[in-house]
Amino acid sequence: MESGFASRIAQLCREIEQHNYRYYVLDTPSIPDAEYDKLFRELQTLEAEHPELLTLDSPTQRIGASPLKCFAEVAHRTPMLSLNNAFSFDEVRAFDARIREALDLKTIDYAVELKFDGLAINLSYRNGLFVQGATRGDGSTGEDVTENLRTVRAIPLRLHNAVGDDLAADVEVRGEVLMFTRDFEKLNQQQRANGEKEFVNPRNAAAGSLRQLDSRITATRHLSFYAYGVGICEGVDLPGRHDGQMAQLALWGVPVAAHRRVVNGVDGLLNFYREIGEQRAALPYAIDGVVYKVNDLSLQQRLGFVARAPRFAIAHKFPAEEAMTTLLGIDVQVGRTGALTPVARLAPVFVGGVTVTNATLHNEDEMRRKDVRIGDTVIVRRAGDVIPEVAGVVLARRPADARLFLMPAVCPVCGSHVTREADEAAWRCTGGLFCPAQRKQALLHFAGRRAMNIDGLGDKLVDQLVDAHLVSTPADLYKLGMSGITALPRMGEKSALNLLDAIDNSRNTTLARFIFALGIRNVGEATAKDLAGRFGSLDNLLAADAARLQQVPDIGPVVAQSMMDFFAEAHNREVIEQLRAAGVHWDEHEPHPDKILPFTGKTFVLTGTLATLSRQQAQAALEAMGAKVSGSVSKKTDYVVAGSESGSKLVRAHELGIAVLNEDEFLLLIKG
Ligand code: 9MJ
Repeated sequence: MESGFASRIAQLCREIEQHNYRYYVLDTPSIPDAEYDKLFRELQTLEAEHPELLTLDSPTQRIGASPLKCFAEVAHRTPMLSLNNAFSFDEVRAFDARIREALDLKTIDYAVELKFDGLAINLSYRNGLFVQGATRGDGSTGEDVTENLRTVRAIPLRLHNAVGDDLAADVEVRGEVLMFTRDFEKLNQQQRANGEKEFVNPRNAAAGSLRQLDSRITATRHLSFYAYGVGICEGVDLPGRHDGQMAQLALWGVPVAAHRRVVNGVDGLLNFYREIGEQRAALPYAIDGVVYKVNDLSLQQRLGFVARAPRFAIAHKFPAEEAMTTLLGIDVQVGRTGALTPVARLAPVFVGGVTVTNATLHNEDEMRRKDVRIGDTVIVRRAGDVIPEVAGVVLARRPADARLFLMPAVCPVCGSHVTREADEAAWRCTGGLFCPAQRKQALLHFAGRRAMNIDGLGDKLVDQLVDAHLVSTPADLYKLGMSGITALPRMGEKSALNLLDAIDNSRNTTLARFIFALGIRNVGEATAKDLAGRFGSLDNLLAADAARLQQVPDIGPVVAQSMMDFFAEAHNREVIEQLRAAGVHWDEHEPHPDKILPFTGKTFVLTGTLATLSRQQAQAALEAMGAKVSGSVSKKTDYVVAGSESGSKLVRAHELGIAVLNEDEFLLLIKG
């Protein structure tokens, strides 16, 4: 009977991996998701009942394994090379000339392919089985990220020959791990929804996902992979040309991108460059250029290497992501602190992988510096940065009727007058919370996850509440009732109840969150915590003068003045009193003495799970002793406290040589 289970398990593994290949590599799914799930569940059940039959290459092993403490080092058996770059046609011509001269040939055949903007990795297969995956690292030593790579559905767990048998060979496949644009956008949507930091581009997202110590996180990230080379290859003969090798990899089940061919001479190279340049924006993943490689491997060997790059290959890079379009008009947006930002309205243009219709002009000085006028043809840049900007003007295309734009003398939203301080780039609306734009932004900030954490109060709802005159200050939120909310368009009873619940829950908060939520200029989360710790109660804080405020470490004259201005405003004091009257409360404590505490000036980072303390308790203990607790490890970090399942922060700490404390050491430190 046992062998019946074994053969069913083997059959399921094969079948599921074939579906994975069709879905993740060929992009042509062959069965409905529900049927795939059924096969997958059957395999999971059989493996659970017969754990002795579980194999390393089972598709069930693609969901991640227990977290690692750190990545092991892997010495590459042959160096992983990088590529030299060419940025112009002339540099490509020089490359071709060098090669022709070195080989004494009239013309060269080149294999041309895409330059993926991801992370180079090496995959080791022994007798067809995927046994190890490593990052490029410095080219001779990388990190062992096998468990993470196992979760990448496009990476085959087994290589098979033409008749479907395991490949009896020792092969290293080299290529690039990347994230498709659509997966990157989905990931960032999730990060936004969870209040987590967004990734600036697919490359960073892929890097962050691949360098997770917990491969179960990598498994949720939808990474992909394309091969572009072979390292060690023993036990099987490979074709003697690069294009033949790539075709061979594809036959073994390794994903190789379709955009590749063999061309002759420099004209072939430049045509491929132009062609891919035109297709670039429509590709489902980011590329930063194309790669040219001498196709014949014996010629490659004759050419050899310079430093860590092959002489036989070059990457021809595309310029940063920029596009030209027409500037149709300029709007002025008003931010939470009243800053007026000129925003370009553009004829829609595809740049950096998305269609852009708005781009920031930053401020009046920037606009003047670039001499931007309405009607101009402008260059829009969306490189790495997520906010598109107007990078410059194509003066040669300026129409005769191009118009200068003048910043408004009054706030475009509320009509209050605007001012500009001598040392500031921004004009600001003086309307404060009278200005609906500032009011909306202030409410959003107040409700934010790190402030009062009112779940579900997003920008659409804030717009509706303010426009319907139901809410104008944060205190009004606590006066809302069912009838008011359900009268809003598209607002059901259930959503209204959820909102009221979330508002109700937010009443119970901390002094630090409350201070931060007020949205005082220059008072961020860390400052709010410092203030809460130092003053202990809101009344102590309200009573403080500028000199007293500046006794708090890290608070200088600018922050102190912002606070004095805020609290001097009768309206602000009134809102604070209304919030307290509405039942917003927190635990007050004795103010910390001004004397220097044991950890004053020290910055800690907490990572992983502590067995005896929650993250909040550990943080509170540290802050009570004067320490600052930061979310990320940098050169300024003094100590990293690492519990179990610590991830990238621990790695970073080791990289930077920062002192790492385990839980026992940490407890000694705070108790001692
Ligand atoms: C990328 N990044 O797409 C190579 N690469 O070849 C391609 N990188 C490479 N080839 C030898 N397509 C070293 C690196």
